[in-house]
Amino acid sequence: MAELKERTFIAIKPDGVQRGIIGEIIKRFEMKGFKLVGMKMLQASEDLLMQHYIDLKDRPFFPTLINYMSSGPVVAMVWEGKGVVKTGRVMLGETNPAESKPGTIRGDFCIDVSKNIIHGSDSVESANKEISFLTGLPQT
Ligand code: DAT
Ligand code: MG
Repeated sequence: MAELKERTFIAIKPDGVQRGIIGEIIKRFEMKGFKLVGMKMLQASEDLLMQHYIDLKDRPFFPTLINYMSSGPVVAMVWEGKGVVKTGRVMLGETNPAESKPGTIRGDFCIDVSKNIIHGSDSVESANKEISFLTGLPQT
């Protein structure tokens, strides 16, 4: 039964919010059969974002990523259901929208890897860490 309670962290990035795609994204997860168990719109601080993306801190695009993610409010959500981490990633598409198939969120709504409108946890372990984003507090 524990697998039915699997949770993932999904965040609509600032351009997704600004472009008005929040409802469309929520609809896709709801129609798939997942359950929304937490949601918060927040302006993420640079500290919170640096912690969230700590694994990427040495990549050349890191400063641009932090700038972009703090350029406006994000919608942070927790979705629950069987296989939600993996299926959520499939629904998002590839990191680079150019490699994302039509029918995926990134495949349908964006063209640029540095503005790919949505975040989704890549493992149950990351999800458990990332869910603390909703509180606006850096992960421990
Ligand atoms: P994902 O968001 O698909 O899990 P990731 O964790 O590797 O991808 O990277 C986090 C974000 O960083 C990604 O959504 C967009 C940005 N990013 C990744 N690779 C990039 C690149 N080569 N150029 C610019 N931005 C990049
Ligand atoms: Mg990632």
